Amino acid sequence: MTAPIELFYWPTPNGYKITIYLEEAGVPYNVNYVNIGKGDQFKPEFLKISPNNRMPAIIDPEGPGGEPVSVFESGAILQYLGRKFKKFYPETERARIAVEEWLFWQVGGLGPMAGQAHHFRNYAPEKIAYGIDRYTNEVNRLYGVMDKRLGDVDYLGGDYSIADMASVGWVKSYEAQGQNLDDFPNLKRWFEAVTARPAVKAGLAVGQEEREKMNLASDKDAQSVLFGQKAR
Ligand SMILES: N[C@@H](CCC(=O)N[C@@H](CS)C(=O)NCC(=O)O)C(=O)O
Repeated sequence: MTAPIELFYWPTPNGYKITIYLEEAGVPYNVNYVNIGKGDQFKPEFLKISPNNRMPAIIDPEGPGGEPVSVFESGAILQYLGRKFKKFYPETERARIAVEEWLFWQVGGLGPMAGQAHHFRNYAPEKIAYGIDRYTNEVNRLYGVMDKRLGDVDYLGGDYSIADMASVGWVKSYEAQGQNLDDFPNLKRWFEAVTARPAVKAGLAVGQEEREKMNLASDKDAQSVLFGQKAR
């Protein structure tokens, strides 16, 4: 029997990627909450496995050679799990290239830009028009790129894969990013298809009761933990 994956998690778009994978692949896992509004990401034991003080991270007690391994960075975790469980990460080179293109596109583009759009639109103490416009427009451009791709294929990598799991949690909060899915019909079709999957619903539901305890827009303590971080 597979030993459960220890998942270090908070219910945010980067966290959802991993709960969605584990639910889709039917892999047992234990959730270890990393309350990022309270500063759990700076605890020394967490920094040992995730030196960038960001979740998600995992420990697989049965890593390579049967020895435990930890992995941080959501994209690296998805690739690791995809390789290990041989699901949602194709093995043929052409198919794998397509999945990796869209996985890295999300990790390096959609995620950071949507994160900045959220920040300037919803959390910045002053409404700075330049920042709001810059990131809202860039997310709009990226949604257009996805829409075009999804006019040619059903899923970002071709077949349903870790690339879709990486993006769906970000598209879920399209309104907070100033976007309208009706402007992107192929993306809307994809979003509805992906979020209708039972495992995606289950992955997105993990920790919602924890999330409801924190309203980042009004929680000044959480804001002071999360915003304005410098080297320690
Ligand atoms: N590139 C990282 C980004 C992870 C990330 O930004 N996680 C956020 C929550 S969505 C976090 O842990 N924030 C804690 C902090 O800002 O201190 C990944 O893809 O895993």
